Amino acid sequence: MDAGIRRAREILSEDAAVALTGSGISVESGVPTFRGEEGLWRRFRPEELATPAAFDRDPRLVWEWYAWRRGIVRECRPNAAHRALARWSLDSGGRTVVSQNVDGLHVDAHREFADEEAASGPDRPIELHGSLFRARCTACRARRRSTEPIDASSVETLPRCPECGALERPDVVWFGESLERKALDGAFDAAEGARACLVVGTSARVQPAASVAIVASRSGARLVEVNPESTPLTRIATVSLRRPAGELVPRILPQRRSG
Ligand code: BV8
Ligand code: ZN
Repeated sequence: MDAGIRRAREILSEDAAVALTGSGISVESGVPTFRGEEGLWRRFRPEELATPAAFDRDPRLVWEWYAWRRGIVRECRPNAAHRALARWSLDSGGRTVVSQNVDGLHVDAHREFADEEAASGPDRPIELHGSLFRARCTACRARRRSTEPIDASSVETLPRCPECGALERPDVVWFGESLERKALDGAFDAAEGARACLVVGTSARVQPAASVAIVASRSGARLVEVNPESTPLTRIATVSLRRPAGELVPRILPQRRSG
């Protein structure tokens, strides 16, 4: 393991680098993964909930699921892996954190080490699939930060747009929906220019997110994977470490920033 850690540290000292994270990085913060034993999907069928058709069919049920998840995540804090990644990416202008997660924990971690600008400016983490704590209007597409508890007891009590009064939806990307152009371009630009790519806590099944690591590898980046299980990316990783993120990520990221 130690030789793997040393090799990973050497690779991740590159200034031009991209990190791709999935729900596994938030497990040690208490956020359930999608496909694990206690995973979110186990209790609910994805095609029942995280799709536009599900929302059109039953917006109350979909909002009930997101309200439940928001309640769980609201109590969660960034763990040592989120914080080490924030310091690592803020230490060098050429490092980008790209996440599939909608829990907002990477942005929270960035806020701990930098001012609001860094948490929301060009160095902010890219949230490919949106955020549990934003809502978007289904009519005029107005977006807002939305952290209030949701009353999903009836369609009438669901969140309404403050601009036009139409029904709001969670501002996340559902299966079958395109990702935001700006987020996609930012992620793949970072991947194409990367000399190193760290992949943490993702089963690498969801596209196009998983391709961020593949494009980085094809562009010459050496890949470091941190995941207790192997994944489809393991075979292209230079180093694949079978340990939890919270324990390992702080040990493999060179840190210049104190905190
Ligand atoms: C699109 C937001 C098309 C919602 C999510 C190409 C090939 C194949 C399929 C497709 C393709 N193109 C499109 C598709 C279909 C689909 C897709 O990929 N399906 C999969 C399931 C096969 N993709 C889409 O629909 C995407 N849209 O491409 O649009 C299009 C094009 C043009 C015009 C119109 C349309 C949109 C996908 C986005 C879906 N939204 N989330 C919400 O959260 O409610 S995805 C969801 O899954 C989350 O974001 C999650 O992060 C993500 C991926 O899952 P993981 O993060 O990997 O989580 P998982 O549980 O699977 O794995 C956890 C891992 O952690 C495990 O490996 C485990 O071992 C590890 N772990 C556990 N503990 C730890 C740990 N690791 C480290 N430390 C620990 N302690
Ligand atoms: Zn509106």
